[in-house]
Formats: sequence, C-alpha cells, structure tokens
Amino acid sequence: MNRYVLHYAPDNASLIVRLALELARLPYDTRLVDRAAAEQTSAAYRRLNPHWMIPVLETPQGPIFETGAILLWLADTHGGLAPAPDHPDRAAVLKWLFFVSNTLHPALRMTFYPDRYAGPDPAHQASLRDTMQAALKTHLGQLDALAASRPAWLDHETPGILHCYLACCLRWCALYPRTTDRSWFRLADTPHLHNLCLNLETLPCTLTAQAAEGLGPTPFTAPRLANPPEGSAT
Ligand SMILES: N[C@@H](CCC(=O)N[C@@H](CS)C(=O)NCC(=O)O)C(=O)O
Repeated sequence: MNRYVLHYAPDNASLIVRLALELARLPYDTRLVDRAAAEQTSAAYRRLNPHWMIPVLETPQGPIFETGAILLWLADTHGGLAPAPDHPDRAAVLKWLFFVSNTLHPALRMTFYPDRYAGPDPAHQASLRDTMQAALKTHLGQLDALAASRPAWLDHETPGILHCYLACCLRWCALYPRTTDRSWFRLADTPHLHNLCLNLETLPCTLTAQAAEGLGPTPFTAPRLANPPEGSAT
C-alpha cells in the first residue's frame, strides 16, 4: 500500500484524521499547510480541496476532503475503526458520526468564524455565537447521555473514529475562539465524554499526535494552546 499523505495544520481538523491514522497504525506522511501564510487558499491546495479547508488525505483513490468522509473511508478500507458495513452497530455509528460532522462541527465553526456566517456586524456575530454555543451545549448533553448508555461502539475498549472526532471537538470547545468568553463550556458538565477523553489520552495515538503537534500533556481533559514544532493553529 502507498503511504497516505495528510495535509495538516497543528490543532486543526486534521488532528482528528491523524488520531485515526495512528489508532489504526497506518503509515502516512504529513505535509504542513502553512496557515500563517493562508496556504490553504493557494492554487496548489485548492486542487486538492476546492473548499480551501484542512484536512485533505491523499489516497490511492485520490485526495479526500471532509473529515467525516476521510474517517469513514479509512474505517471501511482498513476495518477496526468503526463497525463494518454488515455489523448490527453500523447504523448507530453512522448516524452519530454524521451528527458530529454535519451539526456539532459546523456549530463550532460558526463560533470560530462568525463573520463568515453572520457578516461584518459585530452584534450579528455575537448573536450567532450565543445561539451556536447554546446549541453546542444541547448537542454535547445529548452525546453525553449517549455515552452514559454505554453502547459497545462508544466504550473505552473499542476507540474508533467517533472517539477521535469527539475528543477533538471537546478540546476546541475549551480553547477557541481565544477572543471571547468560553465559560459556557466545562468538560466536567459531560462526565461520560470526559471519561472518553481521559481514556483516549492514555493511548499511543494521542501521544504521537501530542508530540507532532505540540498539544501538551492533557490535550483533551485539560487542553492548552498548541505549541507545535512547525506551523500554527490559525
Ligand atoms: N467541513 C470541514 C471543516 C474543516 C475545517 O473546519 N477546517 C478548518 C481548520 S480546523 C479550516 O480549514 N479552516 C481554514 C478556513 O476555513 O479558512 C471538514 O470536516 O473537513
């Protein structure tokens, strides 16, 4: 098999894919996307992802963008990261994976980049941010209730793509955006998701990502801003 190439920036959505690649012990190389130079908008990068977003995973089937699509493709191609297509738990994992990628993650993006969704008026931006933070609180409560019910595909023994996606979203809730009050979020309010993060933090996939992206000792349960060896988060 060819080595995959992950186009990444530290502490960006590419971190989710890196964790999944590491979890499945898949060989890959990385190419830094220099966000400080807005390299994601370059012609070369737009040939990989016309939407100018990180990540992209180059595969033998061509470049894949959209984090959820990459995760699902990896799980289906290699197994082990999610229940197989004919497994009875497949439907449950799919619906929650798509909930995270279609609803939770976009809500987070709207709190990071409110100007892109609400326009230049600061009052409109603040209103969108408040609305999205309230929505995120609801979504995280739903996900915590799900984790509390201990489905086999979300427990500690079988970490997979959903664990990687959720832990990173929780990290970003705690850290970003830097410029506004983030007291709406406390990981302790979702104790079952806290446990999921705690467990992921003990795994080699996280240790490798920590070193590669400068994530600090407790990247999910008590995150601090990345201090990466190369590149920048924003
Ligand atoms: N829907 C995309 C979202 C990815 C995303 O939000 N990427 C951010 C970094 S975390 C990005 O590329 N930001 C740069 C920009 O929007 O200009 C996915 O799931 O891959």
